[in-house]
Amino acid sequence: MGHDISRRGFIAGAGSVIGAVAGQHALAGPATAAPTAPIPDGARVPVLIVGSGYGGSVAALRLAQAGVDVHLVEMGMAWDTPGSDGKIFCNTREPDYRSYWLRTRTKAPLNYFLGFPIDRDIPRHTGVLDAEEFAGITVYQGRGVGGGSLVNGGMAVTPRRENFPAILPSVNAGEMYDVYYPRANAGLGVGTIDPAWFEGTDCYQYARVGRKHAQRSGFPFVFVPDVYDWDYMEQEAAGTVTKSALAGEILYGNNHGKKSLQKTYLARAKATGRVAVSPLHRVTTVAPASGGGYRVVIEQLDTTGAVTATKSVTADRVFFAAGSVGTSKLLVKLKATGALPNLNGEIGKGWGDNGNVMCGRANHLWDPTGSLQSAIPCCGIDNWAAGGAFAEVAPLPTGIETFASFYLSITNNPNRAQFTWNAAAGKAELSWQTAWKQPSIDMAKSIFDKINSKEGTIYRTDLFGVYKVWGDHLTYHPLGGAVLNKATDNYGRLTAYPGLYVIDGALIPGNTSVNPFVTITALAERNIEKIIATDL
Ligand code: FAE
Repeated sequence: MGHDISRRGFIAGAGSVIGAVAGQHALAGPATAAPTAPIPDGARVPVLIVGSGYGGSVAALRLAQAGVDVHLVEMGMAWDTPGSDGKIFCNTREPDYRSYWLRTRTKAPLNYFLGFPIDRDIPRHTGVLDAEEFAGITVYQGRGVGGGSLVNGGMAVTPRRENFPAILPSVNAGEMYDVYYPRANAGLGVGTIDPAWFEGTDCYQYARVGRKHAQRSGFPFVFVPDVYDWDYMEQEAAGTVTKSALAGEILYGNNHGKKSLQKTYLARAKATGRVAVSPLHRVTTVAPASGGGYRVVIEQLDTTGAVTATKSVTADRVFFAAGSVGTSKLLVKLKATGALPNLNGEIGKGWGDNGNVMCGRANHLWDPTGSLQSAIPCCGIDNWAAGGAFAEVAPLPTGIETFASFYLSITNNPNRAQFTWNAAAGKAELSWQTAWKQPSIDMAKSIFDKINSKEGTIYRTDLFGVYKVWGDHLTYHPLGGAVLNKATDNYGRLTAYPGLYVIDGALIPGNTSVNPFVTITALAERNIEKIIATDL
């Protein structure tokens, strides 16, 4: 598509490639899921883990290696069976029933293009991405065996060591950087892009433009490691393997190159023979059992989200690994409803959004960002020390030239929210307010106002609504709600209830200064090592 493109042609192109204009039909319906052998009603297990994201997968692997039988209970699907198109996951251009968790319409993070809404109707299904709406914020999360690793960008960033004391003040930084961050990076399969290939490939034109603009304004530009298989991506670009990152596969799952937890920690955990997994099973209650241990109530779901069975099992130990939101919601409910009344007063507190805010910039016509964009980000602009912002140069994989630069910034937003149980409504609520994003916007502007002024460019106003610059309504990085050394002891134990633990992003008090999953994984490695050594 040339630079002399008319606005009319541009819109038509966007409609067909984003595949999201009104009137288009999503794939008709799901294929029948493969049978699984889920946890039976009345079972007694040594360890039950609630949720199969980073925290849950680390706990499962290390406990199994220590000789403990583990049952992993996951509310989302197994994601191991292809649909009628031969693919397990759909891509961002053609979201279908597999895309969203129990919605009848997509809720794309970037939900407008050229000022037009791009969301579309889909069949209600237990899809892989949940856009969970609270009063002041939409929190995106992965649903399925592998948790957030199924939907995320795979950016695997270890925070700068000088920032660590502010991230987890009660944790020994020396141990983390000498032992647990390296262990996490190895377990996750983290790698970096070949710099020579980066310089020449079409699919990172957008990142090179991002680098040029950052450097011309004097900002440090950094390559960011990722769990994507970089050799596979090079083969995608060469046309020798099925395209995945280069076919817009990210937000609704990735069919090939990304090393999700299913390919790393969970594969190793299953190989021990000691780990059983129950997908489409949602934990609703945990309470002390009369004969010792804990009684766990679990709802089995079908793919429409309907409850098909309610089971009661007993576990000697329970690990909460349902993610920051899932674990916090469960714990505030269990405390308030009397199932676990002695949980301490810190439960639900200290929740943050990792300062996430999005924006786009409109480039000049001589700065195209490329019609082919790898869906996997590989670089960022580090202005944390000076301006409180780390901005990832993000793809906009529409399949057409947009002349847009798109960024997800992680900022040092000081606001923290709290989960509380609303007994009348029967649900957990979060006190976050949209206006609390203002510090994030100001910090992101420390980068992009300067770049715009240097380049003579402006912000895009057509990506998040009609004339709206900032994507300030969402987060991809929920953190906190059961903060380490406050709601739990310094290793995640819920001390009022021996045998109950938190081991996921809920432990981290709201911000990691970079993308969070390496820190979540490293902290889980640290805590489970201590728990195995002293509690089992
Ligand atoms: P998580 O991975 O969310 O796993 C929790 C699991 O528990 C989920 O599978 C739930 O379905 C399940 N669950 C919840 N409640 C229940 C229940 N009651 N019963 C049974 N199961 C339940 O938790 N981070 C990065 O570091 N780099 C990135 O590039 C990046 N990109 C992202 C892009 C997107 C679109 C999103 C949504 C997130 C991204 N993240 C990224 C964030 C990252 O995925 C997230 O911090 C981790 O997945 C959180 O890990 P947890 O173990 O805390």
